Amino acid sequence: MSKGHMIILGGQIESLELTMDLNLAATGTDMAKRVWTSVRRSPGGHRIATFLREQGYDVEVVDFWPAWSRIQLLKFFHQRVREDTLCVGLSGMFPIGALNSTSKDSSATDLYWDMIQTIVILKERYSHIPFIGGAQNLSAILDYGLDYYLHGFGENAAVEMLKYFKREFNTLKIEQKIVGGKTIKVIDCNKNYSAAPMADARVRYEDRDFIQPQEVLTIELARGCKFKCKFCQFPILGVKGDYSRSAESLREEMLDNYNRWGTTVYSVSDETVNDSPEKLSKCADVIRSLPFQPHLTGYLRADLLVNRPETWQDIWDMGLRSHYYGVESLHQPAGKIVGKGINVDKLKNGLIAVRDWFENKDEGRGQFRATISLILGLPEETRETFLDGIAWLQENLPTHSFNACPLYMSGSNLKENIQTPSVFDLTWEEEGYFTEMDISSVDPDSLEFHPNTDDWMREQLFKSGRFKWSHDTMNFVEALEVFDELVTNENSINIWPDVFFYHRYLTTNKYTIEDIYTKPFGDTEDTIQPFNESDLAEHMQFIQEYIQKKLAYGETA
Ligand code: B12
Ligand code: SF4
Repeated sequence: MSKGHMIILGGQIESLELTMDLNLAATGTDMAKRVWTSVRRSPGGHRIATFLREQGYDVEVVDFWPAWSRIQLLKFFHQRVREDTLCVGLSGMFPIGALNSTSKDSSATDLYWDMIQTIVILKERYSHIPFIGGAQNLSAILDYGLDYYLHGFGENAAVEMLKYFKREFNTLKIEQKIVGGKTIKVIDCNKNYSAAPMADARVRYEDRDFIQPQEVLTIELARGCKFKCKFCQFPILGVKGDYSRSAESLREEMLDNYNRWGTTVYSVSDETVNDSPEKLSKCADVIRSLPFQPHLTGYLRADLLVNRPETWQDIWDMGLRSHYYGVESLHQPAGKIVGKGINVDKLKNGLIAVRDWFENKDEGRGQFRATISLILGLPEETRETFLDGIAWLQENLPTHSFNACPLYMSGSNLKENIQTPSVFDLTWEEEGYFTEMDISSVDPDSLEFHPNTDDWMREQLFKSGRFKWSHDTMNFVEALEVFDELVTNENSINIWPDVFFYHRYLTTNKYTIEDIYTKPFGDTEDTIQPFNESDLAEHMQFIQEYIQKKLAYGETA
């Protein structure tokens, strides 16, 4: 007998964002305008469900919910809602407002309104059940009309919330907030119900999740980051001591997932996987003891990697062979301003040494991929310094993939709307790094963007709420102009998949992880075809099969 029942809707929307994929505009396919439901499972939804089950509740996760038709969802709710259903949860990760973009085709806007309307309909039909949203940042769930909004790591708050619904003694602190003109009920999980660190951050999937062996699942090795880069908006920074999870919990999760579903590929959700050599060594010990070799993707700080070659063996052994480096800039003064001031020559030589070490087949290694991301427009950066940096990367690390995005920051008008402002957001005015540009002085006819990207660039400039910054060496318009040049240049085409998007190639069994390590993009047998319309159709088929199994399960259960 459970303490009560809950349904959690999870699902992320994906697209080929210019910011995430430099080759998009160059290839100029219709895919650039598409948005779709990701085949990735909901990391927050499954984590909360696992935790609540451990407290005695019966919680079922519905993955890929935006791809369910309304009839399918209503059928599911009809099957599953019970007398003891305490609430419906909605797990968010990224704001969905971006779907309402003029640079996407009309199906994006349709999907946006469909998602909002589906929640309205479910809420009407089940008006006696409260709907709660949870996400790291409120902006990911604000567009939905929900009864309660939880932000931050939510395990402990969720337990209090369920006790509150059961009218049991609880410590729930509900704040009324006015956001975007409406008053909402907010629970600040990080402030009032801290769930970091979380020694047992294990996710337990259930039979009714129908996990397939080839799926890329998310795994947490720690919560919080030791550093405090100035532009970073993550709420748990500057942590001291050991914030990693316990070895036993990690071992159980990986072993269980392998034995039950055959899982071997993971994406690590840590802010910085290599922040501590002790954590790496602990994880490597666990993983060396497993009866299989997992493959992990994660964010690593390149400067730490370069400065600590003694950690490389652990990183290799734990299967962390796909690295995402937020290098931000290869111009020393710019890197220094955001807290990444490693000597640039040392960094460049180090990145080459790391690649050579991981790719060394003679010494028994050879599986390695890396993606480098840069920010365009940091103070001190000029058009020339930025393009020099890109040219160096392309010439010296040709088997890495790259992405860049113009510097996005919050202006004084937006500051009060961010729950977790970065140091930059809070101090740029006082420190005098930036001034605000008067955008009305920009003549739209004077702008010459590439036809493939014109919509997108103008949207950033004139329609989005982006702060139009300016500093001594660049302004927002100039950053967009350089960005436009870059993304429409044939030389910017990424030859290898971005390390955080393996699910696009693996989930429908089109490719294997070995293919990812060995095959560049192309259109022949020994290459990987860039994600296209027919892949998208197969992804939707994968989701439909899941939905059918979910509904059939309800009929037999
Ligand atoms: C991994 C990751 C990515 C990956 C995701 C895909 C992948 N392949 O894994 C990639 C690289 C694609 C990515 C991209 C971006 N990301 Co990102 N990313 C993350 C990261 C590091 C981990 C997410 C994760 O899996 N967490 C693990 C799970 C367990 O945590 P969780 O989902 O947050 O769940 C907890 C709570 O949210 C809450 N909760 C969640 N669901 C529910 C449900 C209920 C009912 C309840 C009660 C609670 C609850 O409790 C959970 C357990 O504690 C987070 C930061 C972080 N550490 O969370 C940023 C983060 C999600 N990303 C962020 C951003 C800004 C971006 C980009 C816009 C960056 C950029 N400039 O390009 C893009 C956007 C892409 C897009 N599609 O729009 C922001 C989102 C802020 C926001 N919502 O506005 C975050 C929060 C980091 C930050 N604070 O700056 N990202
Ligand atoms: S940018 Fe990365 S390393 Fe820097 S504070 Fe944020 S999470 Fe930590």
